[in-house]
Amino acid sequence: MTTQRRAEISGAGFAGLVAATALAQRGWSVRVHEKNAELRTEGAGIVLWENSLKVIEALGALPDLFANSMTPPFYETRSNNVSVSAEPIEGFRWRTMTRAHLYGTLLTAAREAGVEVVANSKVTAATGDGTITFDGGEQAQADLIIGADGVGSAVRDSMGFSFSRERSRDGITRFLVPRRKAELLELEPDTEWDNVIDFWNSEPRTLRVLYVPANDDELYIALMSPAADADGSRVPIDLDLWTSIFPQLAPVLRDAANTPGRYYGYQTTRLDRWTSDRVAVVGDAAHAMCPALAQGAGCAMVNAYTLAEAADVASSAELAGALETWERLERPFTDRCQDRSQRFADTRSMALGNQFVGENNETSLYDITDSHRHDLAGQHA
Ligand code: FAD
Ligand code: 5PR
Repeated sequence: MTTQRRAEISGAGFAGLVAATALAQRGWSVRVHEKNAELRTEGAGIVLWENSLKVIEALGALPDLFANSMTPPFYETRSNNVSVSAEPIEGFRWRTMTRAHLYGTLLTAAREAGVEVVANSKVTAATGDGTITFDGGEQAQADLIIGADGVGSAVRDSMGFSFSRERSRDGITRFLVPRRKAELLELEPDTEWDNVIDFWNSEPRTLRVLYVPANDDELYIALMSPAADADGSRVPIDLDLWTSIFPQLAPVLRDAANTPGRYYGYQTTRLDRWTSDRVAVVGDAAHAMCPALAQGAGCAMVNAYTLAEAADVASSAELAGALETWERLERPFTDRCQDRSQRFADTRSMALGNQFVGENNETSLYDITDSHRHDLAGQHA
């Protein structure tokens, strides 16, 4: 018998929970530390594509996820209220849901796998030999330390992984509101209100409402405006402004006006390295990206899963090398997704519609169950 290996993970977000579950299911003893007192997620709704659905499937949690999520019939795009495309998304699965539902699904899977999730446990540092340090000064030792602690990662910063940060001119405020399908149908009877509808407006100013049904009862809406537009990015939202541009959305905009929210500026971070010795960073800690392709959490979960697999198949002596190999093989796909997402955010060219074509689908089609997936590295770029 070999002794059980141990992982300490900073951050109980989507990346931390996936890495923890995948390791625990392979026999590791795993603790996840969450600095917040409550285990929950910020934000409203989320879109997941085939790449991350395969991860959730591999963890055995897909039935739970599908129990309260949906696949809208079309992904529609409108520019200045003219429909420019309605894409059926063929060839791969996609799913919309609330963030709370995704979070609950992953937390249940983690606990069922025997992961210990510790709330109110703030990590301050990690070192390459496998030492993790907590806010109170206590320390613990592990074979593997994962920094899944988001865009402000303490593990990343304490390890001295340097990075660049690019902020985009746009940002978004996200809400979860009741569907109000009957009221919306009354205002616009010809619209399929089960679709995702990306409403772009460019004249007289850039304002956008991304309309995403999350299940039968809940609607995720994201209101985008340039950070420089004080009224457009105000929270609570300027109801008169938004309803003047999007009158057909008045019933759900009224709810949004009564819901607390926060304006998030888009940003992209690029690190010089993701790993050193027994430490690896993953998710927003390693590769925060613009949400344009809706793949931030998708890449976080894919990389968390492949990190766990790579660590598990390596012996303790080989671990550092295995983590380096993991970064070398997996990172190019994430880098390209970040670049595309930033380009879309910078050009706002999603307003042109017809976006689910060619290289834009590379990330969604990335298949963690395909052992030959790296052979294609670079060919899509
Ligand atoms: P986080 O979700 O940030 O989790 C990190 C966790 O670590 C948090 O719980 C935090 O409290 C904890 N933590 C931080 N510091 C410490 C510490 N020192 N000690 C202990 N714990 C700590 N992605 C998609 O795939 N689809 C979408 O549709 C989508 N839409 C988006 C829309 C917007 C507007 C934005 C901003 C992002 C969107 N994303 C989307 C991206 C997605 O939200 C992130 O990429 C994802 O949440 C990253 O997960 P994570 O686990 O790496 O980090
Ligand atoms: N897609 C999704 C999303 O939430 C956002 C974007 C695209 C699902 C922003 O919230 O383009 O910014 C985007």
